[in-house]
Amino acid sequence: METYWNGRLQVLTGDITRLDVDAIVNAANESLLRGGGVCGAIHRAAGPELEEACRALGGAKTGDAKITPGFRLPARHVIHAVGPVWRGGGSGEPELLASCYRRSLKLADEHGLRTIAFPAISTGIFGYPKEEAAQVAAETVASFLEKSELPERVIFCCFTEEDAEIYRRILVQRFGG
Ligand code: AR6
Repeated sequence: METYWNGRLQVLTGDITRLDVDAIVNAANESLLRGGGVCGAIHRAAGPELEEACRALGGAKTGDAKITPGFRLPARHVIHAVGPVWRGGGSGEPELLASCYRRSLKLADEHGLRTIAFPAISTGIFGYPKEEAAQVAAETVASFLEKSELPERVIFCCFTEEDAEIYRRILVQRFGG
C-alpha cells in the first residue's frame, strides 16, 4: 500500500468490505437500498440489518451522503454516498461527484472518525470515466483534509490494480513521489 502526504492518503487494491476502518463509503443510489457492485458486496457482508437501517434513512439526493452502523462488517460505520450517473459530463457530474466526497468527509468529521475508505464512486454501473473520477476524488479529498484534522487518514480502495495505478499517478503528480 502506497501512502502520500505524510500518510494521510493511501491507495490500496482490494475488497473494501474487508477493511478495518472507522467507515467505509458505499457507492449507493438515491433509494439507498441494496444494489449491485460494491453496494451489493457491502450489504452481503454487513447482513440484513444494514438494509433495514438504510430503509429508515428515506433515500438521499445525488451528491449527498448518509451514515449507518457497519453491523457485521469490520468497519464501524458505512457512509452511503450517492454519486452521479455519467451522462457525458455536461450535466454537473464533476460537481455532484465532488459533493458526495465532501459530504462523506464532513460526516466522518462530525462523527469523530479517524479512518475512512472510499471506493471509486460512480465508476462502475454509473459509468463515470475512471481517470476523470479519480481526479475529482483526489482533488476533493486533498482540499478537505487541508482544512480539517479529521479524518486523519483516507484510503482510496481500488478494486483492480489498474484502477490503483490511476490514483497513484494522480497523487504523485499532486504530492510528489
Ligand atoms: N471493493 C472495492 N471496490 C469495489 C468492490 C469492492 N468489493 N466491488 C466493486 N468495486 P459500482 P457506481 C468498484 O458499480 O458506479 C449499485 O447498484 C468497482 O470496480 O459499485 O457508483 C448501487 O446501488 C467500481 O470501480 O458503483 C447504485 O445503483 C466502483 O467500485 C449503482 O450501483 C464503483 O462501482 C452505483 O454505481
